[in-house]
Amino acid sequence: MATIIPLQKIPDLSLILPQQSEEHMNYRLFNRPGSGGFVVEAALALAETPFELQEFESKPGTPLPEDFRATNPWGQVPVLLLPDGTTMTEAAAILIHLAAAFPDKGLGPVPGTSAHAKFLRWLVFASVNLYEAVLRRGYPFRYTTDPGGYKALGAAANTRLKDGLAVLDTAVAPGPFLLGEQMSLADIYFAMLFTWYHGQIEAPHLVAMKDGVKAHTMVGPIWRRHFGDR
Ligand SMILES: N[C@@H](CCC(=O)N[C@@H](CS)C(=O)NCC(=O)O)C(=O)O
Repeated sequence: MATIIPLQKIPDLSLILPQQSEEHMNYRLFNRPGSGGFVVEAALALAETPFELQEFESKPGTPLPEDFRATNPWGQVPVLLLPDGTTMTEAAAILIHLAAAFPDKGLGPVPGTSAHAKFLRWLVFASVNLYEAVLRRGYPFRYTTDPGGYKALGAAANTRLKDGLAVLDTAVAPGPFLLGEQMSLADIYFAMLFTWYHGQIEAPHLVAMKDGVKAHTMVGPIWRRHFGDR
């Protein structure tokens, strides 16, 4: 369903990066393999909607091309352009939007219900605490002006990520997914953050949840394209 256009093959990004007001037929997702757009790609696939996928092929921990800031002034992926040209950033916000935009696809609970409150709580918790810790670990030079502090800052960020995952593990219990038997977009997001953790952790509910995400017939192949066997 996705049309993949590798961005590094295009010398001048301004030739293909659309203006904010431009109208699009399909969703258009900007990402880098192994990055946060994985979960948006999975969500679009589950929504069974056509989309274009434009991928940067740079390494995690390195900034994206400067001219990409014309699309996202914060310079990060994922970016999702909606069919009417609206720009969305922030993976958790994109997931909440897609779940609401495709209510018949079972991507998340019905807004206003207690299940939806739980879905929102833990998506935002993961975004502000876990994803942000991954960034502190990967880009420590943005968080201290002391180059001698990068290693310690990265180590503390990894510990913070571990602590956040432990809290998330209790939220997912008894599982197998956050909301029980039915997988939602939140689980795919948590599985991605969990796989980004480096080190030992006792998190049996997250392990079971991640196994469920990887075993999903539609999400599994997308997972393997981004993360291999991890
Ligand atoms: N707050 C953003 C964070 C997105 C983010 O950190 N993306 C990383 C890739 S996983 C990125 O674009 N890194 C390049 C950079 O920060 O310069 C979100 O939740 O979507």
